[in-house]
Amino acid sequence: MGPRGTGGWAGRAGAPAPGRTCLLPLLLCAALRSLRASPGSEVNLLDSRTVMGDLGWIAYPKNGWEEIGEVDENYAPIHTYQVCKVMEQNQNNWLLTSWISNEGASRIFIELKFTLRDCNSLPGGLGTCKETFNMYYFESDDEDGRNIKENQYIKIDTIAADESFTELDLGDRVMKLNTEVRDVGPLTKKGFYLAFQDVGACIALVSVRVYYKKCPSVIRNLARFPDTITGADSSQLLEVSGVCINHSVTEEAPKMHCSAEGEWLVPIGKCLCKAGYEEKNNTCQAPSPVSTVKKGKITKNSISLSWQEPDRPNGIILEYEIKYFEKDQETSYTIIKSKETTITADGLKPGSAYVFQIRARTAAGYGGFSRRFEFETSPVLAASSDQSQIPIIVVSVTVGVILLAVVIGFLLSGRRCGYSKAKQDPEEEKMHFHNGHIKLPGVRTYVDPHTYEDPNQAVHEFAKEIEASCITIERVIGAGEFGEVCSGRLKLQGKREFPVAIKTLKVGYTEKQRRDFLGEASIMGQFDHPNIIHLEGVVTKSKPVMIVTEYMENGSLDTFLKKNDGQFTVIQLVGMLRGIASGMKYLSDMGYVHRDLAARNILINSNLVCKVSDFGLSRVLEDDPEAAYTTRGGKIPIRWTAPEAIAFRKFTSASDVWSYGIVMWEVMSYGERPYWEMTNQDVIKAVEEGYRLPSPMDCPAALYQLMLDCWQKDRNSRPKFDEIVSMLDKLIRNPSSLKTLVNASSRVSNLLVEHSPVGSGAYRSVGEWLEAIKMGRYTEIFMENGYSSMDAVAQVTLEDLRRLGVTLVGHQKKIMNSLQEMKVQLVNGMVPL
Ligand code: ACK
Repeated sequence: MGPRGTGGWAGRAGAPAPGRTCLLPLLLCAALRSLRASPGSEVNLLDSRTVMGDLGWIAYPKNGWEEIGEVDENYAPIHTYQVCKVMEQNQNNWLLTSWISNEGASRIFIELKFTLRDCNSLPGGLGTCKETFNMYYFESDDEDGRNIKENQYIKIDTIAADESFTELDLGDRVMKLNTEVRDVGPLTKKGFYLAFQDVGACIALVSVRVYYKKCPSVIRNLARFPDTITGADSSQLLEVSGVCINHSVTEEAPKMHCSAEGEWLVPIGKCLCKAGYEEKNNTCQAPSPVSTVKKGKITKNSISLSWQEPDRPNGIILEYEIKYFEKDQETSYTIIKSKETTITADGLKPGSAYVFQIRARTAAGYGGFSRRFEFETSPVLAASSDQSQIPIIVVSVTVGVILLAVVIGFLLSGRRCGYSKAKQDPEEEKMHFHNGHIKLPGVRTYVDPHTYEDPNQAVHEFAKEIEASCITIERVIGAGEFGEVCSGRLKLQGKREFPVAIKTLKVGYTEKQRRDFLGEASIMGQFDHPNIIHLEGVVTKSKPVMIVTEYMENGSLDTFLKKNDGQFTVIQLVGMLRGIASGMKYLSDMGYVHRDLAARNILINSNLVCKVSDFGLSRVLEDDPEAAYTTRGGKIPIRWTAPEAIAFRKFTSASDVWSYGIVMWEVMSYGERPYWEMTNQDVIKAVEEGYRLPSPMDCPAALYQLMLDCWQKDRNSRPKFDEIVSMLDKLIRNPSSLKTLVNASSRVSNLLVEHSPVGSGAYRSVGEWLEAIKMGRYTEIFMENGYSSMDAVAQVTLEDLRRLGVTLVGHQKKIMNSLQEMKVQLVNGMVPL
């Protein structure tokens, strides 16, 4: 019990008295109440505020720490321990907790809330008064460890108060509550004890919360990731494999990384709903199989069938697959695909039994096959009579099918909000299904829409037609080459409404503009990858003509990074780069060369997933404001383009890799403009002469090396996209490999000196310097606090920055690194400060 005269907690000792309200200052009670809920990714092992009965802690010696029984206004106990032996020499008061199980966690966190008396405010010469206490732990597999000696405890830290309080504060009933968090790990036993050692301070330990962090179970990309306890090391990222949810299968092994902070980072891979299952709210539900199949016209060589849509289509049926084979000859079967609910299987043997099975396909894939239906062709008849039937049968079947198609088409377009069926060239359908033999799924390759004589046909081959009435435009978010870009919502039949981006074609377009505009959809529609912007469909049957894609909440990557300068961890940035590389690997595997890969053409969503976009047909020539005419007349985004593509238009996946290196540089420098304000001509010249961009600030050496590899003059020496993906995966799995940064002096040696903002000569003012490193927002604060010349600025320390209110670590680093760099340059005699 602290001496009353010194301003201890007089009048608050003793057992909790029923009916008493919280006797701690009001402010403290309110603060405690608001602190009861713990964040989702933290799991409490102990929270002294929620223990209803005795805590079972032991004080030694007995007259040291003492528990003061308090209850809050709901009569819940507040276990507060206090000690205040500031007048007595040689204090050594221990408070030992009971045994705490770590529940398998190997790193635990301890959050202490306490108040501490300011020694200066105590009367008399208080040479003995302390303003700190010590926290210890001792690991033990069971409760037997309780009797171990104090000197076997391992010290965690000395705890000091950010705010100590005085007599005055007590008078005002204001309690300055301190919160300190420490972590301990790796733990190797099943549990531990904590101990608090007082050596002569006036402390009230108001609460102790012990917890570990976990990445909570989530479903991402249709894979379930389990509750994962974070790693033992504070910088460790645990790679966790996801398990595909029911009715889904692995497309690329789903993985995520659980950070020490309990956040899921860098999702990789995904699962897809199985054939016939549709993705809805992170689950896959199946469309039912076709149940009713009826035979139509039967000849000696053909069988016509019709069927009804499945009872539960679970989405828009895009087509049916009809599998058939001669009875008992199942190994040799034929597949026909039809957008209608009728087909005629021809080329059959007369008088033979055939088995048919039908399944429907929605956007999510194929449903299950129907049961087997068996029908028999007609036996051979006399040649004359049979021959005479053919023209009649052909005419009637054709007319019937056409009529049925017209009626169905009419009903679909008029009544439903959904994709209308693309018209197929009958010849092509016949060719496509020639003999109907199963088409083995091979490596898909990109089809250039230019190879289509009629570009409209290409659009409808690869893009679904959407009814304009299904789209609600909400607001304009930007301007594209062909018209406005809007955000809005798409509501398709049988699906939940979801946000989309809508590119529109402005009125008064020429036929060429329309073709070029829709060309992008013809290209985008061929891709299906988590890091490629997904095409929902097109509106071509009404005006305005529109391209509808998935909505990316954070817009273009370059703008997003500029807006959030210095705010991401290296792992988050590498996660973005990994996504872009994975999308580019997919494109290069498909034989598609992007030609305009740049951060402005990457979109980023709310999960920080990056997707490659901008697939315009003549985009490189027309659309990109960065594209400039070369001497050969082509229009090329010079700063992003490989030398061989600029010089002789050799655009390949290897030139895309060069651009990818520039994107890496943009990302690591938070949207800095490559080569700053150098002219395009100077860029071409410098690159030809072997100069390369310097490393961005704080860039891990491994990443800068990868950039340099992408900028190899010999395009065959550049890494391939699959190698880039593997390399980034390796870095993500082993984050300590990202800790080695390119140091300031080696950065200087790589500088395109005249053009680097840091190397561009002496800054005329503090404002100019801060602007150059994009920290202009702090100019006023610097000036107001006496840092008005570059000489004064050169003396700034990290502590000064904190004092000035530069609290973001990224910003602190940026400023300190720039200063450091200027000093290095000064030493080298390069830049006079
Ligand atoms: O940086 P932003 O907000 O992101 O501004 C541009 C603008 O439209 C013109 O291209 C934004 N944008 C383009 N496509 C999408 C999309 N799918 N989702 C969200 N924003 C988009 C882009």
